[in-house]
Amino acid sequence: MAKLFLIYILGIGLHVSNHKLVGQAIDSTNGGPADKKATKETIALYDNLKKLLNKGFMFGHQDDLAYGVGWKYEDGRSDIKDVTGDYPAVYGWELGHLEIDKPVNLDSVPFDKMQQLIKQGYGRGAVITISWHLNNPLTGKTAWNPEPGTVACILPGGSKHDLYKSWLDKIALFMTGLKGSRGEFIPVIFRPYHELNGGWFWWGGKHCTPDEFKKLWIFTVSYLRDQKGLHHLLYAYNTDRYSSKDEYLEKYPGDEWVDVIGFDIYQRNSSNEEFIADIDKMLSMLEEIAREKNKIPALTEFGGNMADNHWWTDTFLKGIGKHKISYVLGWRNAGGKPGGQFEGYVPYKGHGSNDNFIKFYKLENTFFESDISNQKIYQ
Ligand code: BMA
Repeated sequence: MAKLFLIYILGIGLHVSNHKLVGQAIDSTNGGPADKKATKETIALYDNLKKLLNKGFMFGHQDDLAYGVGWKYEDGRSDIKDVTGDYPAVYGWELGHLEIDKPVNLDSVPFDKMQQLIKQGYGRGAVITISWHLNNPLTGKTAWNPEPGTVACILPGGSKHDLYKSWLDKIALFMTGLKGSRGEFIPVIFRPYHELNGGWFWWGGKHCTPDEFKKLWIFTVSYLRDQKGLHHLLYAYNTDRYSSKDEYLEKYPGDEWVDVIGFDIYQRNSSNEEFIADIDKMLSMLEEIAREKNKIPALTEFGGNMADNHWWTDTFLKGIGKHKISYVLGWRNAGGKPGGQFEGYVPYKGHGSNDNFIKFYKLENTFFESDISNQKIYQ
């Protein structure tokens, strides 16, 4: 018992030993995850995400348990819970700056706190997804520094390849620190290199060739999976807005390297009607691709029109309503920022759209944490 306890304690810290992890070769229906040695909880998650597609979609929120509008790190608090009494079904987290050994991520969330909050959400039966706005490894600047040649330089043989591997080692260490109460690894939908068709990140748009991007993706997955022995990750390939299936698939690395396919969309200046039409069109294409490739479709990030108090049912739902989609992830409620801007994408205490959001919450096909806990998606 004492020995088991010690192993558990060693396992929950951020600085767990980085030994190779042994996966369990269990096959599953639908082809199963891209990782053929995925742990049984990861396979269960994958299968259940597919099954749930027929019933509705899960609602997710970035950084939900860390902070919201007007508060930070209050135990058990969540803007979604403040409004609905229930937590989101999907929790998004972000690892940017882990690669440069900062104790907090680029949005000031401490990594050790993040691990605890991930365990909390998973412990209640919810889904975890993690993005990574990693700095530019060539220039040392941010993810938004699209220096030509960056992707090429981190590929095998490139001048920054070893540096990139050392960054992946840190990602692997963080991931191995994620364990549930029985010592099992917490399955994570890992979503690196998102918005890959946009021009703002160093890995995006024309800053690398499709071939370079595919090589980067394949190297990253095989390094984490085969070298580091991580078998509790599902991988999400994700673009920004897109206008054709060809555009969506231009940098797709192949079915054996991807589990979830998604895109990010922000309404910004478009009208509600335009947004409904856009999201409807993109989801139709995504669904087709998901069907052809046997993948899980998701709206991996979104931001709507928070000034419209009926947006949730009258716009968002109209755009996604008839589609089969696994989950939608509202981006972070950062609230007021030092520069005076406000950032928030889901309702919070006192917000004008709360009544409408509660209507949305009560619909049969919108899943929040209590719905998902009942489904026991890790079994
Ligand atoms: C952006 C904004 C930024 C944030 C970044 C990474 O969309 O929310 O404030 O730093 O994502 O999370």
